[in-house]
Amino acid sequence: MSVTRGINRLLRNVKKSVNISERQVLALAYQPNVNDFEPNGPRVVTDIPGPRSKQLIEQLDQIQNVGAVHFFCDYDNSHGNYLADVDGNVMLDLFTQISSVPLGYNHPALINAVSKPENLSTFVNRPALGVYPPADWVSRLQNTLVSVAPPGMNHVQTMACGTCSVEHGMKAVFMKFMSDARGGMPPSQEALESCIINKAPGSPSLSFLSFNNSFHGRTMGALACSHSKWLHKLDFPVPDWPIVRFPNLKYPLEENVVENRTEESKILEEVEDKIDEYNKKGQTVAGIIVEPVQCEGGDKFATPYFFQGLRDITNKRGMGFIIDEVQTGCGATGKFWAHEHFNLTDSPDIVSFSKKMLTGGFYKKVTFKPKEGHRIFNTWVGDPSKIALLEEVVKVIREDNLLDSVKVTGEYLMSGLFNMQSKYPGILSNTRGLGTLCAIDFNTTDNRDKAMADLRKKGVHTGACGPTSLRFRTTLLFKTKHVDVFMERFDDVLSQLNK
Ligand code: PSZ
Repeated sequence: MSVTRGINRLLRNVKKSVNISERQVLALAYQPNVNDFEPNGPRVVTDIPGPRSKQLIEQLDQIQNVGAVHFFCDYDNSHGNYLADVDGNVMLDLFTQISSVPLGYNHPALINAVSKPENLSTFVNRPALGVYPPADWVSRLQNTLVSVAPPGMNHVQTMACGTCSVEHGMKAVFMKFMSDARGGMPPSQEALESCIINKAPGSPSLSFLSFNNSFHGRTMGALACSHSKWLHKLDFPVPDWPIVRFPNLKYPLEENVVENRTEESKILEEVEDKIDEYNKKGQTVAGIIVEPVQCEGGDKFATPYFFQGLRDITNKRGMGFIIDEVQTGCGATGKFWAHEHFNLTDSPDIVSFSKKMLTGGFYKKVTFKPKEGHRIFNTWVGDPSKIALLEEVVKVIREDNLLDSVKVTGEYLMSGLFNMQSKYPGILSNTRGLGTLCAIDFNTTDNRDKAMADLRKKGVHTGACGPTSLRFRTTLLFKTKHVDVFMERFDDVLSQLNK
């Protein structure tokens, strides 16, 4: 088929399927290949935020709080790794909507999925999935979430966002813990009645162990396990649950093995002590939740030994073990799931996901499947249209070998960062990462913030984490040529800072 005929057919399908303007359809249709339509580099024509962004921020301020808004975007004109704003600036995007864009902006495969007539009803109707799933739901789950399930995990539950995935994953752990405590017997009548008014035995005094500086979400249970910023926590009556330090390791990990092992062993002992302490005071610890890389807290990496230790402790004590892959899942580390780097001898009990997976949800071992319906539940429990898009994402990851490509780009990015670290030793340290999920530290918060502001002036959009880190959260289509575009500008910015 000729390109024109193909585009015309796509145009007709897109117009038929979704209500968007002719101009938008044309903008979308003339992009046959992701590498053909991406700009060659950033373009900066105004301050960012520019005048149009500022005007829109002012208007939005009349309706909601705009304190977090950086700038308004032009998603019609954003392509691949480049994000356009409403003032005509085009930025290389290293932060990708807080790490949640797997294939870049306006990827043809996703546009194609929206335009397929057989997907029309999936995008138009949003069912209450837990009660009225569509006929293709099982096969869609099999093609997507089941086909990329972490080793040893054969059950999956969809959810809306990362937070509610974590929250429900924690509930699955509490339910299993109490079911075990009852020896698998049904709850007593007293439990059924007391739970309604938040009293024991139906509402038991249990707790969850989490790590200092972690982030798992903002609902009350997930928030009780989040400890990175006061902005998330202030004024909320979250329970006093056990918190342990996350390992503070020396980088590069492979050059500091002995020292790091000592630190991790010490922390594993602290975990055991903390569990004993809370069990003794009657707040029995039902589970542990951990990020494979502590992202919001400053991109802190630990070794497989530490995660294996947590798995062993939880198994030994009959506790649940949740690995929260909301930010790390879907390929950015060069494996589909970051915890696959740990070679755990027994898989986690729950793995939560969202962001690049487009849908939220969690995997669980079958033993964590609730006995009754309606116990892990809400109206939508996810969104089938996101699964239709995920189907394309998974296909592209496989067909384009994106996990291998991430490894190649990641090595190139890390070696560039090590070079910068040697060139500017007074400013930079601690290059670390897996795949393209990398970070580097600045000597001060001010310098980090100044570098990010200066990078934006040069058309590179980046993200911070922790007090002094710059983190890389690129698409899976980030290639060495994009690293070059970034590194040239990073070098410029650092040479100015170094003066
Ligand atoms: O300020 C915020 O609410 C932010 S900034 C970055 C996130 C949230 N990350 C979300 C996140 C995460 O990184 C991990 C490891 N677990 C859970 C969550 C919560 O996901 P969402 O934001 O989808 O509810």
